[in-house]
Amino acid sequence: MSKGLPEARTDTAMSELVPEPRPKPAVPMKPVSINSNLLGYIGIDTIIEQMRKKTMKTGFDFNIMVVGQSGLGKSTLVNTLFKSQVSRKASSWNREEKIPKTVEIKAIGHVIEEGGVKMKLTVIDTPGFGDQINNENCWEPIEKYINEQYEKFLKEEVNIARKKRIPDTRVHCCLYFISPTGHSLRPLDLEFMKHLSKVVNIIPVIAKADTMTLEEKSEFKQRVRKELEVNGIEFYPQKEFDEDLEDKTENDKIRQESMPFAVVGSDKEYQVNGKRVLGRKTPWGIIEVENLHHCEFALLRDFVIRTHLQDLKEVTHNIHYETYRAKRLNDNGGLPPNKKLCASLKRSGEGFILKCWEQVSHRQPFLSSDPPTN
Ligand SMILES: Nc1nc2c(ncn2[C@@H]2O[C@H](COP(=O)(O)OP(=O)(O)OP(=O)(O)O)[C@@H](O)[C@H]2O)c(=O)[nH]1
Ligand SMILES: [Mg+2]
Repeated sequence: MSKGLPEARTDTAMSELVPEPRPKPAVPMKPVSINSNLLGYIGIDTIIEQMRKKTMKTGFDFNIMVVGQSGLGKSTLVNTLFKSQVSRKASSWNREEKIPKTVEIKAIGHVIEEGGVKMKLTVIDTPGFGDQINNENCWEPIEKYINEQYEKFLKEEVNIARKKRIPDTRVHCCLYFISPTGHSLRPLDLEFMKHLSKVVNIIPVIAKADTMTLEEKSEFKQRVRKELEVNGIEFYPQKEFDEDLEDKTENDKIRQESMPFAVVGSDKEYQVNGKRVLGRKTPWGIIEVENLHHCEFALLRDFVIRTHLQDLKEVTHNIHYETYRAKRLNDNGGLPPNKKLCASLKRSGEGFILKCWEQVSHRQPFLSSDPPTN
């Protein structure tokens, strides 16, 4: 060591000569959080404003489907949704006309604008089932429709010149109507939900809740929850997709108390205390559809639109659609569909499975022209 050199200088010189191997950290390095106050304002938080501006410009699609046995009030509820505070618009048919029996799957859409944000809300009305002599596989047309929307999206996605924004017709949420029998679920309900819950977010609702007393309603809700659990039917919000403790606490409350929402539908307006309200007129008074003391329609609407809309879209894209896509790729010799992998991908953005598949298959063209049959 030469005299007169400051100690620090000497150390540097030594280390240049004999590079010391760095000891490996015993645990993987965690990302270090740097308080931006130390560096001055960077502006990371403006991402929220940037995203808001983009969403305002482009708007977004949201698609709800109503499914259930004939005569349970599905079409009426579609009308209620559009006439209630969701869109404040008149629905497609005249209020004097009786709602006709639905005979084909029909999508009804409105663009709703609030605070500068545009939402294209589409409600898909389906014909009732269960009134045939043979109801075997009666979920098939519904499942086919749902898969067709995934297929449309997939085809757009893999186009070489794909659109910057793919129109989204995928069903984000399916309201399954349960008859207000007060007894148990019918085998047909269980079978239907078992099938559909694998391809779409199911939200069970008790139809025509005005036909039950408060005690009957509360008992029936409990019974339905129990039966769904015993039969292993996963409705939305699915336990396995809770992100964190906050999510779990909030969703547990919904799963254990609110589900299935007991709703009443109507497209008729009445004057109550000087205000026009949607309701059903009975000899003992008017049942107000949007009054929380009368039924849970407003709860359901707020759950679907105010608190869980984004999550419904994410679960649709990252779980149901990914499962469909992986299956399609697998049909062509790629990766096997893996629900757990999809779950872990829930919020990790798209494209991962496609990349894996490309590696496995050495970038063969992968989309055959025929969608899966089931
Ligand atoms: N009490 C009561 N009746 C209802 C309710 N919702 C609808 N209804 C009535 O039930 C009948 C059937 O309603 P729809 O909306 O046509 O039923 P749907 O489920 O669409 O029937 P399909 O098209 O045959 O599948 C109509 O007379 C409605 O007025 C409700 O919440 N309570
Ligand atoms: Mg109908």
